[in-house]
Amino acid sequence: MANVIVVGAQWGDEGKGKVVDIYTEHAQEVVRYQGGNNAGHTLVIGDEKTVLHLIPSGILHADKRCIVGSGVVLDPKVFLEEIDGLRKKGYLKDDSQLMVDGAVNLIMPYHIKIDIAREQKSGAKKIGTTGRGIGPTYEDKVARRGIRFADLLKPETFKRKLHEVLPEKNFYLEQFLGEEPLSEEAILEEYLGYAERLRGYLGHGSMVLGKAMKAGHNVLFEGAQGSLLDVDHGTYPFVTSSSTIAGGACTGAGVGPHLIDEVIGISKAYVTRVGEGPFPTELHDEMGDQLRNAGSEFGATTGRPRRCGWLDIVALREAVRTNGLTGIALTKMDVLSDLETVKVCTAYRYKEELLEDFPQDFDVLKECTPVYEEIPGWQKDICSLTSYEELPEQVQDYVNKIENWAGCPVVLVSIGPRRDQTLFRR
Ligand code: 2SA
Ligand code: MG
Repeated sequence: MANVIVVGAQWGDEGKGKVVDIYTEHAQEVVRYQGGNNAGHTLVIGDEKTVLHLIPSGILHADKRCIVGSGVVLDPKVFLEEIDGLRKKGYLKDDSQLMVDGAVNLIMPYHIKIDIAREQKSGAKKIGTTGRGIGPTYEDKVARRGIRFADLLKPETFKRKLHEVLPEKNFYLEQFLGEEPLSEEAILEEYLGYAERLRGYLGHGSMVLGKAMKAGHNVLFEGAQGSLLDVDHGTYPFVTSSSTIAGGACTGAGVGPHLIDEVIGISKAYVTRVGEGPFPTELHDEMGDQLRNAGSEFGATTGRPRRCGWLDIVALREAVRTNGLTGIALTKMDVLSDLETVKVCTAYRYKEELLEDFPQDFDVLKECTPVYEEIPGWQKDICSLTSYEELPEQVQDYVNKIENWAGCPVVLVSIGPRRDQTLFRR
């Protein structure tokens, strides 16, 4: 195993935290390269559960170096809280284990305020964001008025940049959103207060990774959210504001694509989505409730109940292509264990047409209805099995069908949150 990107192959919450943790074993560096604290990666080690929003999952292993790449947006308050939480649990004993790229854009109080106020005001058109200021921060980054991690550590630069940008933000908050303006002094005091604690984490992520890879280290790139939430290739406008597909790892970490050896896409054995936007296989009946309850489908970041539906092969094929997946990790198979029959969507019906490819046109997608294949259920508890071969025949058939339909090998099947509840196929 060499340099691996792990991405969500659906709309997020596929169980990336656990799979990243498994692949971390072979890596010396673990990198987050996009998103921010809109992510929630749950890791269960022994009986202890840790949810990480911003810091790479590798932090739970003392011998792994963790890098927050330039493609990430960082809320310094949340970052410091996460550090404190980790230290309390006995992790991150050595600060040099964690590095933040100087080019990381900061989530500022006005970004959060704008995100929340816009959502409140947009009624039926709302995106269902996590309210963490993610979108407005990326807007400013691309508009070249962002304030970066390295700026925060130079008080004069930080002051100057804030002074330049805040009047425009306050104008927007007051005039367009009817919100109270923010005080420059209060932001300065708050953020410069964080600066001293953050200084030790500053680094040049791309440089460090380049040297590490040259020296033969293996790097794990930890994706957040999912491919269908990608700002270019997802279900726009119901997407997040970053490049969630595998290509985002190269831009967001600053490494060349030829250095990547494997791209693993995580897919649940069914589908969930939080927030608004099209979801062809969504179940609005008791079956949906059953999946939500059996799979504990509530957001790790916001606690929101997730929308649930059957596995969508049309959407999965889209993820196989946009990411160039070399393997699929199929998670939460155990959640389906009680069912008499399991359904899988293998095509969409749109008016008189049968579509096998995921439509790019939002107006088409929202009119698509799923065409299902029914698979016999197994109705056996599979949580404590220890090898893939022990899985009931029906599960193995289901897995074989998925990989044939998706056109990508399934490399592992996860049967519970714990690390040892993972059945490998190769
Ligand atoms: P945002 O806040 O601007 O990124 O929201 C835009 C859309 O992206 C969706 N989104 C997510 N969907 C699933 N999981 C996410 N992370 C958390 C988690 C979710 C939570 O990992 O558990 O706890 O609620 C995530 N982050 C963003 C979001 O729902 C919008 O549809
Ligand atoms: Mg999550």
